[in-house]
Amino acid sequence: MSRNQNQLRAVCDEFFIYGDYLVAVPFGTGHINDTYQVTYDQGGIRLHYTLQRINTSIFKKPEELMENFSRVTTHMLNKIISAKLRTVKRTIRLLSARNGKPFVVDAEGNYWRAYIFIENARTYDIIESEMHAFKAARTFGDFQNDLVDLPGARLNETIPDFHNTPKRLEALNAAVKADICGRLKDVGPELDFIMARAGDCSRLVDLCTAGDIPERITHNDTKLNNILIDDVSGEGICVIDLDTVMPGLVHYDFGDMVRTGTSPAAEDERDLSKVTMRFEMFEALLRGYLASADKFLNPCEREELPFAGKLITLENGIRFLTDYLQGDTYFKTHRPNHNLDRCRTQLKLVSSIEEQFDAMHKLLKDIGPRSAVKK
Ligand code: ADP
Ligand code: GN1
Ligand code: MG
Repeated sequence: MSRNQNQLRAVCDEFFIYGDYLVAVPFGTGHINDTYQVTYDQGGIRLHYTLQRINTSIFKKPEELMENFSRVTTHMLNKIISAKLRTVKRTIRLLSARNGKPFVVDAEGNYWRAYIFIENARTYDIIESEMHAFKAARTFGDFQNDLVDLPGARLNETIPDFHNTPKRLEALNAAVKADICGRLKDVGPELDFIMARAGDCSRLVDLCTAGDIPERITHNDTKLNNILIDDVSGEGICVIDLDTVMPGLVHYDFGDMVRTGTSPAAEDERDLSKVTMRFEMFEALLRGYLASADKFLNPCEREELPFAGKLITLENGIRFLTDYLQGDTYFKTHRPNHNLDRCRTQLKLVSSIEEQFDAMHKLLKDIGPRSAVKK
């Protein structure tokens, strides 16, 4: 639903923001929340804020989600303060609302939050250089590392079984069986491709159950456009989109970096000949991630990093196909067959990863433990 300026201004009025509201404009290319950049006039100076409506049909317990959000951002801020001037890193900073909470609930029951807009930085849907990939991956590794000592109880699971790939496959099978939109007839090759890889789906959850890889706090949505890259230095300065920060496996994060950082084509590209895993980008992501994460990864976690790229890409293919069959109710879509197009790019990327799998493992071996830092 699109909202007019009066509605958006009324929401903003519920937050402690000094100055006069000027305008709010839709912002970014995320598939889940409604995001706006809001401009205020503060005594002649224009300042920006980010305003977001949380998607509560996806995040069913927004107050638990915001509890995680506050704990994580406070912890990140404390890390930044204790590093004094030795870091360029930033964190999302939530604004307080007049109700004393970091969010507002409007008359229709929508949950809104606002934070300081980080200037002179931007997100990229497609990675432009190896250095960009290296720095972004290192920043996500630092993020995991920073959360190793998060105090307090286990974080809330904002979406249960979010990366439980066998359950994602079950959901696809249920959507196939129901075929509520009559779209099953269009997806034969995609289904065959996925079902031929059904055996891969439980690999990581099984290793976790066996105790070979530990649960950690992970971001779980490390799409490369969920990191703000500084315009001048090219450093990954701020990890954003913290709704899914919760207990998880490091592979969910590294896998999604491979999924979103290695292909030169958009996630919804229709010309599949453009979709491929660029090995040099994989190498940059692996080196960047290990530059930070080798401090804490165990050997089994490390060994499974190439597989993570394949699995999380397959998992997204499964999710896009499920949503297509169910009538496009989860991901925002902007054209007919959008989710099917997205599914196809994911499956093409899986094939490309499979073709290079041996080389990916060889690279991991060649890098050797704890020597990955590339200047
Ligand atoms: P979604 O869950 O829908 O992907 P995000 O939290 O990723 O929502 O926000 C959408 C977009 O808004 C981001 O890709 C980014 O471009 C922009 N954005 C979000 N937070 C900030 C911020 N604090 N400063 C600057 N831009 C931001
Ligand atoms: C969604 O919120 P956004 O656009 O960064 C989704 C991810 C998918 C991604 C696919 C909460 O991410 O899990 O991998 O789209 N987020 C949620 O592009 O489902
Ligand atoms: Mg996002």
